[in-house]
Amino acid sequence: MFPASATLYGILDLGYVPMSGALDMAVHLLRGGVDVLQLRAKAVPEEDIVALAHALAPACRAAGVPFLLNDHPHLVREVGADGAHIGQDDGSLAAAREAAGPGAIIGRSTHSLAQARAAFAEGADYIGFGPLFATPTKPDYAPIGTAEIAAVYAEAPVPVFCIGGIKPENLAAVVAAGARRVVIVSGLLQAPDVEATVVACKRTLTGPGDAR
Ligand code: 3NM
Repeated sequence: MFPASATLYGILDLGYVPMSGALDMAVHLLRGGVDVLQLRAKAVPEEDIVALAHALAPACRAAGVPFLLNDHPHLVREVGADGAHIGQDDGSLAAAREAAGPGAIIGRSTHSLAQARAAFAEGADYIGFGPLFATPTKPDYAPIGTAEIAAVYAEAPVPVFCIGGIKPENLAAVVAAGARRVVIVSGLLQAPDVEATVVACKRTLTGPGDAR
């Protein structure tokens, strides 16, 4: 199921990475040590998502990292992914689970404590919680700040990943506000040295005792 020790969730967002460089970028993220990898390809034709996902799934499997699709739970089995991530407007979790098949990981984006509670109640395997800060990766969403992080973690029966505007530079402050797990998108994909940035972020999340 979902790895309980996961702290850093990477998203291969084709808004930042060209299709031609996507597999290479995934390899850098995996070598650095992301604990989960999602393919996010908004407005990309389904056949292109399928082709790329077929290449990403074995790379993630070799690294022992769950590979999730943003949306498209019906493609999970076809491409050999481990699950899917759905948003607030993507229907019920039960329908996504049904489409993805037995044993698939299904996560949900949440943008408030109330939405987080609803996602816990419907049985999400993990949630995203954000955007903490304004972010060009998801520009139409109002930032929710860090005030409710502690509350959401206190209630959470499943892993909670804070997301949205988190960068290597502000990660320590996000951790100080109570976050234990995060998603970082542009802050990793646009880093001059992706692998080293992943390593550094994981160290911030897990403390100096962890070699990675
Ligand atoms: N979902 P960056 S925020 C994909 O709040 C996504 O649900 C969010 O990208 C949410 O790390 C977000 O570049 C974008 O800010 C995160």
